[in-house]
Amino acid sequence: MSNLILHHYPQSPVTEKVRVILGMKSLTWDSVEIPRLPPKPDLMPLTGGYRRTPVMQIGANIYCDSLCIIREIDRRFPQPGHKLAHGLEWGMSKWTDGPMFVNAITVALGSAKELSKEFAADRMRLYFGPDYNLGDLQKKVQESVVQLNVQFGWIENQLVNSNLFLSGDQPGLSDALVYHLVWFVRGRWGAGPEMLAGFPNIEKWEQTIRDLGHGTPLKMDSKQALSIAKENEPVIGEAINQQIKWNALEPGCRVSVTPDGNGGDPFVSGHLHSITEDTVCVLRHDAMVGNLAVHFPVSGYRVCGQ
Ligand SMILES: N[C@@H](CCC(=O)N[C@@H](CS)C(=O)NCC(=O)O)C(=O)O
Repeated sequence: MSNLILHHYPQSPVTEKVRVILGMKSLTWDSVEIPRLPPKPDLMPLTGGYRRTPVMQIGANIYCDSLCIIREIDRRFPQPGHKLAHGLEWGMSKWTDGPMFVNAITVALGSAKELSKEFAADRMRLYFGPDYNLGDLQKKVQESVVQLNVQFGWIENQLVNSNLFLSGDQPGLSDALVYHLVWFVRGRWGAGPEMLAGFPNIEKWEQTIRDLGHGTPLKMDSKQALSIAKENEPVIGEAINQQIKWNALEPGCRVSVTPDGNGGDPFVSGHLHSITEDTVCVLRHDAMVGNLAVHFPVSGYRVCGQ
């Protein structure tokens, strides 16, 4: 057992982003497999309603969203002399996790031969909004293929000029941000390998990232993760709103947090503990597992007073 638990499922591309970071840092971690569709009965007590994948748990501290997770992993396990991400790499996620992700998901889901109705309906709503259907998506496949090809071209050219990794001679956040989409396109779109074969630098770099592995995952049962949350109290810093000038919420007030978008994501409610420049922390109590601190990124999330 380690003290870092990742709630995820193997097919999740966003989790692949985190798994390669765990590999870059050679970490040992506990792996709890969660369902691909709600309900997620052993995850909801921990997050209070956040249903996306992945979620990281350390005792009674719960980290939602891959970027919040990666930031915390880097904070807890820094490598001497090497920072995973410098300023603009966080901004790069707005491209890879935004338009590029949408292109990749359009191509993969829109050309999938067999998609269960339930899965397709859930993902359409989550990524494209309540009025979207599979037919709409299929019409966008060709256009997205072209867009994806252009973006792979940018990455290919970046790799010509960089030293082994996307931002230099050490692996970092930008590699994980791009790699998870290359992994997804290769594995989930029939013509993915053919498209990627047109980018030799990407293929060489992809192998280097793949070789870094995922660290050492140890299987954990979801019930054990719940017991761990119950046995622990949240470990949290100062109750503060560092952004009070721009966002007037007082620590202690009741808030709800949800991803900013039209995916119909549920709200997570609790008492605001802190807002730093990049993370918001909400305290909540669950009848089954007790007190929890749930962390979200500030960017891309709506925090509202209740
Ligand atoms: N912004 C989130 C996005 C997470 C996300 O959309 N993950 C997908 C899986 S790859 C998901 O949640 N799908 C629905 C589900 O697992 O219930 C993050 O970076 O973690």
